[in-house]
Amino acid sequence: MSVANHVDHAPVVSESKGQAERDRLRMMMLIRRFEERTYQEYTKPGQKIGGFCHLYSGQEAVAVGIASIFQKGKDYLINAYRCHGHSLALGMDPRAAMAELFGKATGCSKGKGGSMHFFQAEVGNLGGHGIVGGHIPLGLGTAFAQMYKKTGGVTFCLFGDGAINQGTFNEALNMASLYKVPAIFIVENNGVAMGTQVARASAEPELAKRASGYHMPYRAIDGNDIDTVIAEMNEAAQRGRRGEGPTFLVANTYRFRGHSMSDAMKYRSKEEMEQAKLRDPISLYEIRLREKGLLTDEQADAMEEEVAEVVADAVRQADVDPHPMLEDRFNDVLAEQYPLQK
Ligand SMILES: Cc1ncc(C[n+]2csc(CCOP(=O)(O)OP(=O)(O)O)c2C)c(N)n1
Ligand SMILES: [Mg+2]
Repeated sequence: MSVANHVDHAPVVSESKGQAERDRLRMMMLIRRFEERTYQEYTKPGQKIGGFCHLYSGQEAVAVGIASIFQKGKDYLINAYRCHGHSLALGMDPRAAMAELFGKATGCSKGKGGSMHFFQAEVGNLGGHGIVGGHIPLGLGTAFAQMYKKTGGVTFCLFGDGAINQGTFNEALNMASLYKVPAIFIVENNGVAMGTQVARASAEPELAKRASGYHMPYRAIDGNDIDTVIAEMNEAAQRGRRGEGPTFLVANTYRFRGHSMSDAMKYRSKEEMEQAKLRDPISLYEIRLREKGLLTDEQADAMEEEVAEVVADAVRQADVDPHPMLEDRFNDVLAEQYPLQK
């Protein structure tokens, strides 16, 4: 990512100052590189990735912002099918992620889940769900368990703007508020459900207001600004941890790729996409860190190179890893074989 010459007199950058910020930037870069490489691997001749595949490019600030405050082993994150970014942000090994896309036994779901079903139960990453809105009641359930068992954990339940028109959304939010469960319901509003624009699907186009009937705090936030995401998620998580109930946040963002791999994006104009690129969450954060004196050109270039190599290594490894064994086809498909945190 080159943001050349926007600071004429770059401040001196100390080694450790800003390390946390640079780690966040690196993670956003890693996710972007992972997704773009996935696109290449999916579309090239001799394609080795199959099945549905939904890329997260453009929305990285939401996942990395949440991961910045997520308490591993205590909190839960449950998600729809656009789940590569969140999984990497929560610390999934890129090899395990790429191997899953290649359908290999070394994948995070042992090669049986694919793109839509990335899981890492031991850190609280509960996937990866393909039915639009289907996992929202599950997020209500895990938050209820956290409250009931007094774990102090919260559930980050993420879904798209299309999912809030499902009955499950409305049923789950009502019950979540009634029981005051520690959930944060997060819409990643990329403006479209496949190709259907929000205004054509939601009678109330200001999506945050959709929670007003459920007596919980709600807010629309800039989902491309990672600092905003962190601040808002933190406030919502604190509410949950204090036993004050759920929060509804609409993170406004944009996806740079099509809905899935077969989408030519005819519903988008060139102008719209050019405008969106100006608000690329990675460029925005890079600029901010340079202005604060927390990032040099050399550091940014080194990070780009390093994440490219991490992803290239993941692809090389996935390519040679073994496929699942036929005799394992019925193993690991039952929940009791993956006990959640006590
Ligand atoms: C119940 C159900 N209906 C329809 C589909 C087909 N479908 C898959 S993704 C999608 C669009 C969802 O859009 P949104 O919730 O905005 O998420 P995004 O893809 O933008 O991240 C649809 C209709 C599905 N998977 N499940
Ligand atoms: Mg959407």
